[in-house]
Amino acid sequence: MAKADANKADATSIILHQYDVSPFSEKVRVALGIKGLDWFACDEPVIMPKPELTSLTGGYRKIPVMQIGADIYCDTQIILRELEKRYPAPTLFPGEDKGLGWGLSMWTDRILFQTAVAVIFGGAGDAVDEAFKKDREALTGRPFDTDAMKAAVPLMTEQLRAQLGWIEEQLADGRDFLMGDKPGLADASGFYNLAFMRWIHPQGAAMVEHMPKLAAWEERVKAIGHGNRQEISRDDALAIAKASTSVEKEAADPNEPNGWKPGDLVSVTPDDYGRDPVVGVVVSSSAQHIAIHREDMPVGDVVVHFPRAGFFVMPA
Ligand SMILES: N[C@@H](CCC(=O)N[C@@H](CS)C(=O)NCC(=O)O)C(=O)O
Repeated sequence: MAKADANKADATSIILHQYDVSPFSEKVRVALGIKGLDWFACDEPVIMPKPELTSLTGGYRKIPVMQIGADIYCDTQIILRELEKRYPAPTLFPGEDKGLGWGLSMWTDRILFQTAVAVIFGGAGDAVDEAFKKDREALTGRPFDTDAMKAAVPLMTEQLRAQLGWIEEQLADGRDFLMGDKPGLADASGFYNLAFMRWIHPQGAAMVEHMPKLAAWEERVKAIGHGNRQEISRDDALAIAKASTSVEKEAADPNEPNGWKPGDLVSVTPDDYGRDPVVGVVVSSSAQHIAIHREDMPVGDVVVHFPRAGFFVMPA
C-alpha cells in the first residue's frame, strides 16, 4: 500500500479526478487495482463547466486527471507512466513485451474506443439528454447525430467483433492475461472498453458470448478491483495543490527535435478531440513527456504533465 494511514489525503496522495461512468478512468482504476494502491477519487462533472478541474490543468477538461500534490497529470498515458515510476511493483508490464503495452493502448484508446462508442451510442443514444449531446458536440466538433449513429450500428458491430476477436486470439494459448500470467497495462486498456459497454449498452457486447476466452478474461480483470479507494471533495483537492510544491526537477532534453528547453513558453494541445490548449513554461521534457509550470489564483503554482504521443507542443 502506498501509505500506512490513508484516511486523509496529503501532498503525496494519489488523487484521481474522475467520474464513475468514465471508461478512461476505469483504465486507471484497474491499474491502481493491479498495483494495490491507496487512492482518492475526486468526482468531477460529466459535462462542462468544470471550474476546479480546469484551474488545476489550465484548460484541459478531459477525464481522468491525476493529481499528486501540485503535480497534475493529464491523460491516462502519462498517469500510468507516473504510477509505474512511483510504484514500480507490481509492474504494468509483465512478461517480455515492455514497449508493446503503449502501442496497444493507441489502438484501444482510439480505434477500439471509437468503435465501442459508435455501438454504445447507436444503441443507447436516444436515452442521452440534450445537455450531454451539446457538450460532446462542443468537445468533438461534430454533431451528436443519434440517427446516423443508429444507422451505423450494423457496420460498427462487425468492426467491434473483429477487434474483440484479436483479444480472443491473444488468449487462445490459455494465458490468463494479455501479456502472460499477470495483468498489466494491456489488460486495463482492453478491459475498460468492455466495461463501458456493460454500463451503458450491454446488448452491444452480445458477441462476447461467442468468445469464451475473452469472457473469462473479462471476469478475471474485473476481479482485480480498483485498489483502496476513498473519496475527496474538489475543494480539498484544490487546497492540497495550493499547499504543495511540485516535485518535478528542471531538466533539458538534448535530443528535443524542436529544441524545447526549460523556460520556454509553450502550449500543449491534444491532437484528437477536446483541443483545449494549456499554456505554461517548460520545466522538463523527453520523448514521452512534457511538464509545464503555470500559476492560477485558486491553486497557486502547479506543474502540468502531458504525454508526447497524441499531443502537440507549440510556441505560445
Ligand atoms: N486520451 C485521453 C482520453 C480521455 C477521454 O476522452 N475521456 C473522456 C471521459 S472517459 C472525456 O474526457 N470526455 C469528456 C468529459 O468527460 O468531459 C486519456 O487517455 O485520458
